[in-house]
Amino acid sequence: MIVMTTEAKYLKDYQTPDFFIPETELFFNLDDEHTLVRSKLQMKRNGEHTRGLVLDCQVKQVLRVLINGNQTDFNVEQEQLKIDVDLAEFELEIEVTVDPINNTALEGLYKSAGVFCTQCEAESFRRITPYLDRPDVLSVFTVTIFADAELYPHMLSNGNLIDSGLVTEDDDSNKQLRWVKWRDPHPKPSYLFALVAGDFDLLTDTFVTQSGRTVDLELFVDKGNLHLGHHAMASLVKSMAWDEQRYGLEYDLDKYMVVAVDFFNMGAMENKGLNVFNSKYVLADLNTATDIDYHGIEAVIGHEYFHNWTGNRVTCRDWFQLSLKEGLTVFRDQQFSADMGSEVIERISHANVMRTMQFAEDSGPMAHPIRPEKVIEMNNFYTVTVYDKGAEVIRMMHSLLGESGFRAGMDLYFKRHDGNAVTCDDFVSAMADANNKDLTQFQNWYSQAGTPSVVVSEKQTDTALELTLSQSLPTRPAAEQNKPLVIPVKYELLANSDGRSLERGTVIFDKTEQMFTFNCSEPVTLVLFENFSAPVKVQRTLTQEQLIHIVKYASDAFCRWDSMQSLWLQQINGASDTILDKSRQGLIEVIEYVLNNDDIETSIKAELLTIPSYTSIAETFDVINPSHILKVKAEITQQIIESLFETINALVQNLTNIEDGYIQSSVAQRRLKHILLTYLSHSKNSDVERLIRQVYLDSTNMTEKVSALESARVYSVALLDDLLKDMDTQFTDNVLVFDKMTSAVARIPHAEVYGKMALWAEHKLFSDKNPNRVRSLFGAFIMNNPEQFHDESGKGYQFLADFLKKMDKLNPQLASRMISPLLSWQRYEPARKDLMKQQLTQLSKLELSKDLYEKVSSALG
Ligand code: 0A1
Ligand code: ZN
Repeated sequence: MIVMTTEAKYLKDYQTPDFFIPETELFFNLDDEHTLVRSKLQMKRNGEHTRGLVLDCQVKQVLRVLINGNQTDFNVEQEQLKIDVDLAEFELEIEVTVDPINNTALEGLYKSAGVFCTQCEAESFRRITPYLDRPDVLSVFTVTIFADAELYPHMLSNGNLIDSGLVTEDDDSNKQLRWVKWRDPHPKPSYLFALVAGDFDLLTDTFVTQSGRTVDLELFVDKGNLHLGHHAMASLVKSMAWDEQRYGLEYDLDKYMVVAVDFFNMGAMENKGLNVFNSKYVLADLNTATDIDYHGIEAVIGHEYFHNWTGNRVTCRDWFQLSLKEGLTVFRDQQFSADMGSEVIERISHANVMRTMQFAEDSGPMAHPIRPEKVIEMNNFYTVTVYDKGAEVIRMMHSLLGESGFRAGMDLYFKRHDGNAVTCDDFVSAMADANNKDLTQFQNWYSQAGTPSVVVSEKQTDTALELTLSQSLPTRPAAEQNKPLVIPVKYELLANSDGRSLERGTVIFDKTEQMFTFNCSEPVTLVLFENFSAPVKVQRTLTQEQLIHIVKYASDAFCRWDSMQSLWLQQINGASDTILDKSRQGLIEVIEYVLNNDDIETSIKAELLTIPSYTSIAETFDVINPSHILKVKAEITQQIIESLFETINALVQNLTNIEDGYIQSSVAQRRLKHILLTYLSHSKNSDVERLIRQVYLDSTNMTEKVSALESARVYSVALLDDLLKDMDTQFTDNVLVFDKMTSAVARIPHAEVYGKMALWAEHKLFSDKNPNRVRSLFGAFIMNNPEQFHDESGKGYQFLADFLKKMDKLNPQLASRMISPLLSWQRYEPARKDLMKQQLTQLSKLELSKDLYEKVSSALG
C-alpha cells in the first residue's frame, strides 16, 4: 500500500535546495504500461553540508541507481528516494518505469486518445523520474525519445530538435523505432518540462521578432482538425506582437510549439517552447465554436505565451509564490484581451469572477492570501485567489504607479531577475525601486486572506461632499491582527441637476478609517470604485434614484453596469419586507430606458440588461437561502417580461442577419440578442417558442445556436429536447459541440434533470475519464443549476458527494475542483447547512486523495 503524506508544508520553513542539477539528460522508451525512463543528472552539492541526497519520487518502480557509473543502494519510502552520498559533484543515473496508459489522474506522463503527453506543474515531474522537483532547481534539459515510428510520427520536447535517427528493435518483432533528441538551452525547473508523442496534423506559420529573428510557429492538432487551428495561430501571432509592443519582450527560441490534446485537467500549460493545450482552447470554426470560445482561445493562447517571460524566464522560488507568475500573467492577458476587444466588457467579466467565485472562496474554509502560507496539496492552490485576486493586486499596483511607472518596474524586474527563481517580495521591490516609492504597506495584500469590506458614508454640505470610508477584513481565529490595506478608489462626481461630470480622480485609502473632502457647490452623486478599482465589497446605501442617476450619467461604463446590478439586488435583498410596487416599477422603467436608448453602445447595452446570476446574488447575502433568491428573481423577471414583452420582442426581430465571424460589432449584436431572448424565454407566449426555433434554424454560427438552446432550456424541456435531437445528428462525433449540449441538459431547472443527465452520460461521446466531458455535464449541474443542486431535499448535495467518491479514484485533481459548492456550507440557512455538512461528513470517513482530504478536512475543521 502506498503511504500518502497529508502533512502540510509551510512558507516559513523554506530552505534552499541541498543540491543543484546544472544538466539533466532524459531517455524515454515510450510504452503504454511500461515506459522506461532513464535520467542522467549532473549533481552539485549546494554548500558545505554533508547531508545525503533525497529526491522526490512517485514512479511505479525504481529499477537501478548509479553514481558515477557504479550501481548504488537506495531506499524509497514516503514518496522519497534516498541515496547515501557525500561527494560534492557526481553523475547520477536512475532507471525507472511508469505506467502512462493507466494514468487517469492526467498528472506526470499519461497516454490518452492515442497520445503520450505530460503535465508536470506543480509537483508531477516526480511521477516521471525521481528529481529535486522544486521550482528553484534550474537545469538544462536534453531529452531523447524512442517510440514506434508509425504510431508516433511526432515526438516533441522542449527547445530545439538537435538529432534524430532510426533503430530496429532487437527483439523478434523487427519493429522500427525512431528516436529524436531535443535540447532546451534555457535552464528551467522540472515543472516546465514537457513531452508529447502522437500522430497530428501540423499548422505552421512564422513570426519575425522586433530584432529580426524568424520564429517557427507550429500548432499540432488531431488528424483532420487543421482547419480548426487558424484562430489559435492568429492569436499567437497577435500575442507575440503585443508583448513586444507593450512590454518590449521578445521570444527567445527558434521554435514555438502548441499541442492541442483532448484530455487535460486545466486550460493549458506554459512548458518552455512546447505549450500543451486543452483542445477546447485551440479548436474553433464558425460552425462549432461560440464567440465565448473564440475569446477564450485568444485569452489562453495569450496567457501561456506571456508566461514565457513572467513564469519561465523569471520563475517562482517556491510554490507559495505561485501568484508571482500567475497573478502577473493573468493581469497581462487581461490587458491583452482589453486591447484586442473592449476594456469595459473585460472588466465586467473579471469583476463577476471576483464577486462570485473569488469572494466565495475568500469567505470559505479554503480562504488563503494570494501568497498562501500553508499547503497540503499544491494542486489545490491553482485558485481564483492566486490567479484572479493576484491579478487585481497587480492591477492596483498599476493604478498606483501609472502605465509608465509600472513598465519601469517590469523592466527592472527582468533586469534583476532574468534566469532566476524569485519571490513576490522581489517583484514588489522592483516596482518600488523603479518608482522610488515605498510599497511596504501595499504588501499586506499578499499576506492577508479574505475580502476587505469598505463601508461608505457621505455627507453633503453647501460647499463640499465629505466622504468617510472604513475598511475591515473578516477575522479568522488564527489570523493575527489584520493591518489596513492600500486601496485605490477611483471616483467621479456627477451633478444631480443634469448629470454633468464635475470631477474624476483617484484617492488612496490606506487607513482603517479615513475622510475625504470634495469641494462642490451643488448637490452631487458620487460614483465610487470606477472600473472596479479594488477587489473589495462595498457597503453603501444608495437610493434607487441615485443608482438610476449613475446608470444614466456616469462616465465609467463599468459603474453604470454595476449600478444596474445593484438595482436588481435592491429588489431581491429587500424582498422579505414587502417591496413597494413603485420601486419595482423603477427598475422596470430603467430597463425600458436602456432598451430604447440608441446612444448606448450595443455591447454595453447587453451588459446593462443582463439579469444578475444566481451566484452573484447569493454572494451578497450573509445567510444564503436559495429558494428565496430564486423565487424573487423569477418574480421580478416575470414582471419585467409582462411589462416589456412588446419592446423586447421588437428589438429581437431587428437583430437578424448579423454578420457571421468573430468581429466585435457582430459579437456585441449576438450578445444583445441572446440577453433579449433570455428575457423572452421566461414568457409562456407560444410566439416565443416559434422565435427560439427560428433563431436556431436560421443561425449559421454556433453562438446563436447555443443561445437558442439556452432559451429553450428555460422555455420548456420539450423544446430543448427537440433542438438537442437535431444538434446531435448535425454534429455527430464533435466532442466540443457535445459539451455544449450536455451543459444545457445539466442546467434543466426541474427534477427530470437527473434522468436526462444519466441518459447523456450513456452517450457514446461521454467518458468519465475526460475532464471536459465531466465538467460540461456534471460541472454545469453543480455550479449552474441552483434550482436542482440546492433543492431543499438535499438530493443535489447527495448527487455531488456520490459523484466525488467515484471521481476521486479516477482523477483527484478534477474531483477536488468540483467540491467547491459544498465547502461554503456554513453560509447557508440551517436546513441546507445541515444537509451539506452531512455529505461532507460522509466523505470524510472515506479514504480520500490528498486533494480532497485537504478540502474536506478544512471544511469540517
Ligand atoms: N500554469 C498553467 C496552469 C496549470 C496548472 C496546473 C496544471 O496541472 C496541475 C496544469 C496547468 C497556467 O497558468 O496556464
Ligand atoms: Zn498561468
